Amino acid sequence: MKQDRILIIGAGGQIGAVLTESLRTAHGTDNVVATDLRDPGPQNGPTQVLDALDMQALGEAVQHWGINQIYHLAAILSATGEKDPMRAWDINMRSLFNVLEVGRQAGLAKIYFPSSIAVFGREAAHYQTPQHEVLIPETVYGISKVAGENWANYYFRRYGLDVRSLRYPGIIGYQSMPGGGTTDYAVDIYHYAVKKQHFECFLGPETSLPMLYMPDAIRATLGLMEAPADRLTVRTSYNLAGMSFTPAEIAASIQQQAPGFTISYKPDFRQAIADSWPASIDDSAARHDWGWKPEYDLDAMTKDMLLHLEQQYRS
Ligand code: NAD
Ligand code: AKB
Repeated sequence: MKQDRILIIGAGGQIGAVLTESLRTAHGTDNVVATDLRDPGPQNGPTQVLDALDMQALGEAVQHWGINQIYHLAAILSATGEKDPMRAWDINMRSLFNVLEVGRQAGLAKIYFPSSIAVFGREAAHYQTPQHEVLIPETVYGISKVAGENWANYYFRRYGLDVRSLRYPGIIGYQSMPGGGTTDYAVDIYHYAVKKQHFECFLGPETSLPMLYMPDAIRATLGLMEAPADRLTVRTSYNLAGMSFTPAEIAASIQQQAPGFTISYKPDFRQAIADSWPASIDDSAARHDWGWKPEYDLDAMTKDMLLHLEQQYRS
């Protein structure tokens, strides 16, 4: 069987940094090329500075490295996107088109493109939001993900390009910092707790959002990408769920293990974005089609986050 050769775009980001390591473990260090706009610095495996908006450079990289799969993670996230909507639309859409076109022209075996719970808006069911639901997002980020999902589906149906996608909830991990999302508070809060600092939350105490711990997010991504193509019934993007909690609930979970931790609330423009998103997600299609099942709940995640961050801040 031919060895997979993988190109990751956005490898220096919150998810990319962790996914690169996992893909290198699964496929071999030299078979995973980590690319980003920013120089990723010294790494175990091959790297390249690459702008996903440059289609020619992307095509050349695919040829040069003998690539047969792309994981396209580069995007402008929800909160940053609202500061300059046209820029966010341009980056998110043009980079995706480049990946899809290069993928089609080069005959790539598989492409991964993450979507988000940001595809949903207030018209969608707020609790246990179903897989096939009305999609009227209120952020440019969400609009770009809805459009991206439909283009992924189009390239699959029209050209047979095997594009796969997950609607990630907010992703929480200790290995990397998030970059401009509405769910970022749920990473920041652990850093404040470990540094024994007071945390001021930019969302109100009762704002429930779907979230997922990084090891589960990575397992889901690899699980989807390894699933037999004929098992997949969703070619836009699969709903994915792990846990749901409010800022008050994550603070209480931290306080169980770090009793002195304090929090206050000062909602900003991100509150309106969070209010437009679901509180929980129905991911039964992912569970049925390719056996998805999360492992971490809130308290298990808190224990693991605090443990690893304490080690990081000590060293
Ligand atoms: P991030 O912002 O941390 O990382 C994105 C990376 O893309 C950055 O390293 C950035 O330098 C790079 N990038 C930006 N423009 C680029 C370009 N033109 N060419 C090459 N690289 C470029 O994002 P993340 O949190 O790691 O998210 C990765 C993907 O997952 C995104 O598509 C995002 O929409 C999706 N997602 C993330 C979350 C989450 O909670 N982190 C949730 C839902 C969906
Ligand atoms: C964001 O908050 O923008 C992301 C996401 C849920 O897509 N974390």
